Amino acid sequence: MKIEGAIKNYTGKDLAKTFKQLQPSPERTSALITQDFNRLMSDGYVIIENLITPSQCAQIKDECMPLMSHTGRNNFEGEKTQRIYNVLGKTRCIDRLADHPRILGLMDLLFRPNYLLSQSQVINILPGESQQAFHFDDSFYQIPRPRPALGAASIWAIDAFTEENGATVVVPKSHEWDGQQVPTTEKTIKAIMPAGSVIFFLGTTWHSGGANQSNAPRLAVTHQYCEAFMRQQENYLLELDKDIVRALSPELRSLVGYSIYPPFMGMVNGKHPLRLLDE
Ligand SMILES: O=C(O)CCC(=O)C(=O)O
Repeated sequence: MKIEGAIKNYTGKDLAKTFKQLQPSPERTSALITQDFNRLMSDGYVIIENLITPSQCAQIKDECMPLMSHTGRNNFEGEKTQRIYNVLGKTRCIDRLADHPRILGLMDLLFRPNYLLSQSQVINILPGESQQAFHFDDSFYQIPRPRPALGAASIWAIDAFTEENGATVVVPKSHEWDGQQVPTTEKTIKAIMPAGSVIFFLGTTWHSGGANQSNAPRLAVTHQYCEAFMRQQENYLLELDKDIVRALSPELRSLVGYSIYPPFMGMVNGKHPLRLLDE
């Protein structure tokens, strides 16, 4: 059958027969999520405080600090900033932040019927780091603005984000900007929040890592997501071998790429990619 015809005639029934879609947990549909979503769409970001406990933050810090090495290769990565890449290939300690129901609930509202993880990083901004250049995360999808976001990002405060230590700097409502507008300092806010909190923003929202003028590092975890029909920044299918993928939650497996965008984007040999894990 020609692809064009297959799409036109697609009912979803053929896939449903052979593969069950993941059913979102009730925690992903609460009134709180609707409230967060309304704020996200109005301001371009939402801060949710105290979503994980101090002991979860301590555990993430203990596991991540030994994985940290050199500082950034340029101003954007930050010459006084350490980053861990391929985090899912190295530790399981930030998995529950990637598939946290309050975040996936927002993603369910933003990008139905499916979405992917685009990249994950641990970011440690050291004392003396200057402010990163302003940017928006889905800018590499070179489609003119204004436009709907094609991605979204969480930045989790593992250390409290303060006025001085490099709290993420965000430009409220900049998700609505056209391609001509650029940030100026007066229009920004700092995402000051207790450890265990998260800022979630659209891929079109202008932001930057803050300057760290304190005498202690600022540790954060970021997960970026994208529409399931866009290319992920991180190539999880090459980074993660099948045993690692088997160790992930069903939600994370789907997020890294063991899922499809209907009717068949992401297929392997004409079948759902999860079938590979049975082999
Ligand atoms: O660390 C932060 O607060 C933001 C970092 C960021 O936006 C980036 O590295 O692209």
